[in-house]
Amino acid sequence: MLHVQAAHPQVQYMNSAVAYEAAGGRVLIVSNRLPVTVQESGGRVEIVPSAGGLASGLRGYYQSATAAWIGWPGPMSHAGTRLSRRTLQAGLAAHNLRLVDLDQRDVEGYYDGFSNAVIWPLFHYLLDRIPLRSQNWDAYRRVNQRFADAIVDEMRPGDVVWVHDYHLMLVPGLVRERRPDARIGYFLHIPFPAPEVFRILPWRRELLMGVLGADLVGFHTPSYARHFASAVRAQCGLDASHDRVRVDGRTVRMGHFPMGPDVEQFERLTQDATVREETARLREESRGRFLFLGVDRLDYTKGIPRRLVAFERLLQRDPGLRDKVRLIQLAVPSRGGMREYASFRKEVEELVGRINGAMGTLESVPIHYLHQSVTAEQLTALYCAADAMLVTPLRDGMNLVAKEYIASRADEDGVLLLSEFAGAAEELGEAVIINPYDENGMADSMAHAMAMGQAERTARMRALRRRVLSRPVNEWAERFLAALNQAADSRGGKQRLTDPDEIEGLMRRVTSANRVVLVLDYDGTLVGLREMPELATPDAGLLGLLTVLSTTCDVNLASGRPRDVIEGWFGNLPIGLWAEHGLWYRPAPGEPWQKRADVPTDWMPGIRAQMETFVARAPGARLEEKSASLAWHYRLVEPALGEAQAAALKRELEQLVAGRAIEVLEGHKVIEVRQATVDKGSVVREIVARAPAGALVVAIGDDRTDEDMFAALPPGGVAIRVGAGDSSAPYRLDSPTAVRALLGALT
Ligand code: ADQ
Repeated sequence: MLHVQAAHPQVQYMNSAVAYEAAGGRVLIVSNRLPVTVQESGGRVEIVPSAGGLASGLRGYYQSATAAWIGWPGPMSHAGTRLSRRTLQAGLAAHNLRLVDLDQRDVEGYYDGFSNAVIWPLFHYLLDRIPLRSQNWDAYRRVNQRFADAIVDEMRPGDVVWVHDYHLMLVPGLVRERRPDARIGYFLHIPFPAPEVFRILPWRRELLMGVLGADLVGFHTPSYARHFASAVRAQCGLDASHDRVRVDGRTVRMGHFPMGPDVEQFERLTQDATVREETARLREESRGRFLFLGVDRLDYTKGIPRRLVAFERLLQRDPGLRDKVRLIQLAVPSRGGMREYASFRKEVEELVGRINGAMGTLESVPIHYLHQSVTAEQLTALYCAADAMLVTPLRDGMNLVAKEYIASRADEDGVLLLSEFAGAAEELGEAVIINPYDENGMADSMAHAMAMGQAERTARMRALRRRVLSRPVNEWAERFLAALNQAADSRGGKQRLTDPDEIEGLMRRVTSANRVVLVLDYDGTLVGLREMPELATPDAGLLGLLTVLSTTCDVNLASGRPRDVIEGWFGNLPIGLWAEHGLWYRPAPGEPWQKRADVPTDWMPGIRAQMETFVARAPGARLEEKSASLAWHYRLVEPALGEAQAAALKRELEQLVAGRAIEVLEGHKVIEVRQATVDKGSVVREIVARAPAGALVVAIGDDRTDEDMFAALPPGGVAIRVGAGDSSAPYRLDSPTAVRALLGALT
């Protein structure tokens, strides 16, 4: 029989959910774990709401008619009980919960093996915890696909999908593949590491591209968002700014949304009679001793052993404190099935035993250690009774325990010792900030907390409370969903590749024209972009293709490269050559190059000097000098440095040329300065003027400067853009290979 335990009281913050309902959609929350556990006791099966920040923070949403939660109910799902899948599903559905099944193999591979054994330690900078061998990437991918399928099955038009955490990094991309117009948000609850650490992961690019399937990517702190943007630049080669990046023609937004505690719940509990009694009992039991408190999941990121050693140091320094202080350390059982966690538990428990053995007196035992979960009432009582709270993780995405402690201290008392490596430290500057790797410093801070006067304790706690109470968890969810809505509205349409039917139609137009005139860009259009421009030489296949084409069409090659390079590569071909964006023109083999405009070059020395200083500043950058333009290339510069230097150079160049007819252009990893009178638009205009009546002009290009060609086409002309990015061209191909295939069909 399925018995459903009374759910928590309905929470009253559903503004966003209501707003989405008005728009015809629901919020689909997706996380590895559902916010409940399924328990079996005495033949009855209970679906019990779980505690914890995310579960309580989003309870208001998923219990409303305008939302549902998709995930795994944990190891006690139907596989561990005698429930049939249908019964379990029906029970969960009554609470707007949708089941994703994980079997033992999935738990070992995707959950324990990859999410918790690889991503978790790496993102917390604990590299030596990563197993030597990890063969679980396939399992991670497979289960992410299963989540994506479950979402697509559940989705109705207008729904918003909100994916949570590191277990499901591929899900946004997998959903986007099947539902290009979906509104998708992604929030990471753990730190996003510095790009130097992130790049260790062999699957770094796949994970980033998966996350970038979302419209909005959220983090707890600005520094995680910055790290993510840098990783996207470095690993995906995309031009990400601090808060947005264009991917596949869509704009993806990035931002920080610091999560808060369930303020309402803790404020209510501090008024609760049983909590007050329990607080008084705890204080009495401490018999005037100063009470330190630690509350953590038993996880190696939380810094428990170092905290215990620092506490021991405090007692070693002043043995008189042995009867005057006490530490209650609550360790919530976590990931007990993993060997790493089982041996960590042993390590902590041995340490507690050793310190208690050495530092205990006949009167008291200094550390009171509990390896168990407690009720919300007991937890609040502990927060209220503790003179000082020790939150000392080695790294932590946010750490809600620190904020819950503050939310519980209506008496404006109590000292918070907070690790500088917890996300919460970026908001809670009035706490006593500690370095968890510095045991002596931590012992000093503990002594400082004990000696702190009432006035200082109150001043600090009052300031902390002002901040924490103003940002409760429901406000976090509202802010994220509102930003997601906005991001999806301004995402921009997907730039679809031209489909085979349209290509066929285009081919019919081209083959029925009495004359075809082609204007082709070179780099990025006929050949792929290379790390160094001199590596992008034309291959024999391309030379052959252009030669054959020239027997039936008028072929023009319009490039930004200098004329000697173009002459060297294509001088023998019977095609029109245009170099330096059209400043130079060579009509046919053997004929001389003509300069099409007399452009001043007196500006070049000043610009050259400026570019040279930026070559020196950015290792890998280089200067390219042409007859009437200068280009600063940074394809080989470390990406974050390259972007920063390119932006700075562009600003300075724009000041230098202000008021003159000289333009500063940004291309693929290049900043170029040239006289504004000649561009590829003028090339197309001249070609059109000379073309026979009724000729069809086809222009193909991949860069900003090629947009000038498209704009100059006569009515009926054909513009084809290669690759991603904004473009006025109605046709789009994805690569030089596709361009060559099209040209091949024309022969
Ligand atoms: P966690 O690593 O689980 O969360 P934390 O933010 O501290 O860390 O949240 C723990 C939650 O468990 C708190 O809500 C706390 O009240 C509860 N809890 C702790 N001990 C308990 C006990 N003995 N009994 C019952 N409940 C207990 C991850 C990231 C964090 C991030 C959160 C939210 O690692 O950095 O803050 O997600 O995004």
